[in-house]
Amino acid sequence: MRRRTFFKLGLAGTALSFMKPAKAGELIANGFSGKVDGPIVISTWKHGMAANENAWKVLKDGGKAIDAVEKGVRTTEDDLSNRSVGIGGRPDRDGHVTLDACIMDEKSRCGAVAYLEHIKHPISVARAVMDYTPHVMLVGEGAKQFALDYGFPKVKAPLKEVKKDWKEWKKENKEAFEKPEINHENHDTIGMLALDSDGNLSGACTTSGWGYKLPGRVGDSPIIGAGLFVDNEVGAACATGLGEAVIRIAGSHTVVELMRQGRTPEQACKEAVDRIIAKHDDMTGLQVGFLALDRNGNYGGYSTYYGFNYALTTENGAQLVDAKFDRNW
Ligand code: SD4
Repeated sequence: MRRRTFFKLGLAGTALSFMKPAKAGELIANGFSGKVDGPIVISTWKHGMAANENAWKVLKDGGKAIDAVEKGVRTTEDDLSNRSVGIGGRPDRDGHVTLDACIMDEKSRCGAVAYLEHIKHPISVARAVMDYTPHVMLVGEGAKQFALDYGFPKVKAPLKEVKKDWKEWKKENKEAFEKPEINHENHDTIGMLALDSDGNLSGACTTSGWGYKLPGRVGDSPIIGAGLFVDNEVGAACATGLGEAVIRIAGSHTVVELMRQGRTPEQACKEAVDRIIAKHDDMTGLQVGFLALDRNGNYGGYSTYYGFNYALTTENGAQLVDAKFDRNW
């Protein structure tokens, strides 16, 4: 599906999936951001709706944010029709599906995996790195071996239909073997942030990354401070889009630090987007979206280009929210 088509469908979906606003007046007044009391979970893109639903099952019973975000994004990893999260994701240039993920809790404990192959739930491996090792990040073969040792089953990838697409892409993109292009259709990473009823924040991020990337490429999603950052004293942020641009400004950390300095979540996301724009001479097709949630339940998002949306779930219901953006395509 082409990017524009996707965005159109995404917008149509917005109207349909709008159930009960968190606080009706507030959302309409603020347009794209707001504040809720009590637990809240937000996550990137439309697939965040299903992911939030599972995260909410944990939050609504007084469960911990860290368990909610892990459970939530596993939903997207489970969805084999998703081409940029989990084992159903697009492979790298050479046909390997390599997965990136990270997780962070209210105590600033964190875990990450990158370039992980043949494991269905990278987010849970990242959690195991956090819970059971003195390290923060494991990559490649080491990460896979760790996962197998901890009982995660080995699964096959790429899927048959993904392999077929890759073979076609290979035929049509011989030049990509010299210089890979940005895959404009690949924007489905899930980043999720949650605030639980104890007032604690956590976040998770998981992706198969840039479709047909160079072998060995790792994006922002498993990098604490880039794809995700949580500071329980302030707030949490996550990113989606072109990871290289996010890494250049330590994106999610930047958003949290801006909130520390008093910006609202939406203002902080916008300022991080402005910084990306200032540092790129060529913004063609460079989509990045940030999502932020502060410790008081204020939330917001902002993207470089039109089309970024996020799922919001509170005790008042669930909805898909269109983020503000800097420019149209
Ligand atoms: C990456 N940030 O690997 C990820 C891709 C993504 O929406 O978020 N797409 O660069």
